[in-house]
This record gives sequence, C-alpha cells and structure tokens, in this order.
Amino acid sequence: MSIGHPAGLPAALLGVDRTLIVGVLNVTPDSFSDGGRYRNAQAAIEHGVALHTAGADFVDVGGESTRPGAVRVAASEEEHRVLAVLSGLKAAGVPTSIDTMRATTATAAVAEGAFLVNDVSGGLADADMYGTVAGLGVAYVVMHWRGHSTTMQSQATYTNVVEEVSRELQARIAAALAAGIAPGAIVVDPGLGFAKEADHNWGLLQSLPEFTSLGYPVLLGASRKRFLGNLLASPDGQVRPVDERDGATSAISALAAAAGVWAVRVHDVPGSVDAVRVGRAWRLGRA
Ligand code: PMM
Repeated sequence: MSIGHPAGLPAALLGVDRTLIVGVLNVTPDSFSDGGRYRNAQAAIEHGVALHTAGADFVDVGGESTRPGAVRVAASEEEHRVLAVLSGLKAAGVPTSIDTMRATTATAAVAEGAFLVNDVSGGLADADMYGTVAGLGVAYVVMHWRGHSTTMQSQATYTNVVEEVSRELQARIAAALAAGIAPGAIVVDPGLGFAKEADHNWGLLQSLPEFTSLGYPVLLGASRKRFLGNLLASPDGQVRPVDERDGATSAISALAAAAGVWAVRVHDVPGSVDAVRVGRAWRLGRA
C-alpha cells in the first residue's frame, strides 16, 4: 500500500502490506501505563509473546521510563532489565525492537536480536548513538525530543508546532545521515507527549501529511497518553484513567493507517489490529 518498510525488517514482516502494530513492553517499575507489571523477566517474556500472538508485528522492549518527571536509570540497570527479555522473545520467535537512548544498550540489544533501535531522544541524549547505529546497520527511529523527562514539559513552547517539530526532526535526520546511517534505515516520529501539551499533539496529528511526506516511514506513539485522558474527561473534569483509553487509542490507529503511517506503538494490540484494517481499506477504497 505504498508505505515503504525501513531496511533490516525481519523477513516475516517484509510482505506485510498495512500499518504495522508495535506492542509496548516496558520492563520498568514506573512507566505510566504498564509500569511495575513486567519487572520479572519471565512475566515480561510471557506478555511479549501474548502481544505477538494477539497480532503485534513486533514488540518494543524498554528498560527506562520516559514518563514526565521520570529520573534516569543506570545503563547497567537498563541492560539488566531488557537483555534477558529480548533473548527470551528471540527464542520464542517474536521480533523485537529496543526502546533506548543509549548506544551501549542498543548494541547489547541488537546482539540479543533487536532489529530496530527506537531512540526517543532522536540521537540527542547520547553522542555515540548515530555512529553506533550506523555500524550496527539496523533500522533507527528518530523521534522528536527536546530534553529529558525531568525538564521536557517546560520545553513545550512553540509558535508553530508543526513547523518547529518538522524542522527539528529534519535537523536530526541530517545529522544521522551525516554520521553514516543509511537513509533507508530511518523512521521518523513526531514524539507525541514529549515536550508537547495536548493541543500540540492534536496539531501534529491534524498535520500528519507533513510528516508522512518527509520521505521516511512514520511511527506514532499515542497509546493511552494523557492527552487522550484529557479529551475523554468526564463532565466533572475527572481525567479518563489510563486503562480506559484504549478505544481512543484504536481510533488514532485507524486514522493513522488511513494517513499512511508505517507503524503504531500500542499497549492494547487487538483494538489496533482491527483499526489498522479499517484505516487501510479507507485509504485504498477497497478491502
Ligand atoms: N512513547 C513512549 C515510549 N517510547 N517511542 C516512540 N518511538 N514514540 C513514542 O511516542 C514513545 C516511545 C512513552 O510511552 P510508554 O511509557 O507507554 O512506553
């Protein structure tokens, strides 16, 4: 359906002709949605297998929370959290990516089978990331980011959010290319919720064609995020709880698929499996 895949995709996914579903697996005590649930490697592996069985094309494993205000963990702790999980998922035949801002963790994760490095900092958190990814030859997600979780919400100031996010992303892409990452390996992500207020996220979603037309596959991570909780707040102002935002997440997956987004990163896989089929048919005008 003319959404090109990045280089390095596992053979089993090459023929997939729709928006991919990325299952979220946070092996952390403090992520906003699934934090604390999969601290034990075996429980995490079982959940990753369940995500894949439910229809996730691959599972994104992270060992460091990026929720607003989260403090960083040591590299050794991050690796301890994710490597056994990646290894177990590889043994179970589940394709994986690694959600990390660290070059050393990326290298160790690729050795355990991860085919894509999902860097929410777009290379800004670790000066070694681009060179490392270039050497590894894996696919690389460049996400829009302005700073670590402790400070990012104070950096959510924009005159024109679409123009600024696009410009800043293009600067990151240029730096990644200059460091030797192949153009075909790059995936872009506007970074919903990262140094963004709710209406910044909506503005970016309204202008998705600005991002899909950059010439790289686009990944979106809207799943269960706070701007959905705010949108769905009850009349008395109670924000919709995290685990009651899956319908809204699926709606975004359908709209993303209709807009030609390459992949959606979600916690609830079945809702998005159906949603991307709807979005694909909507986009193509046929089933
Ligand atoms: N969001 C989170 C973590 N990793 N990666 C990408 N590429 N895009 C995102 O929007 C993104 C991400 C935060 O959500 P989580 O705590 O549920 O993982």
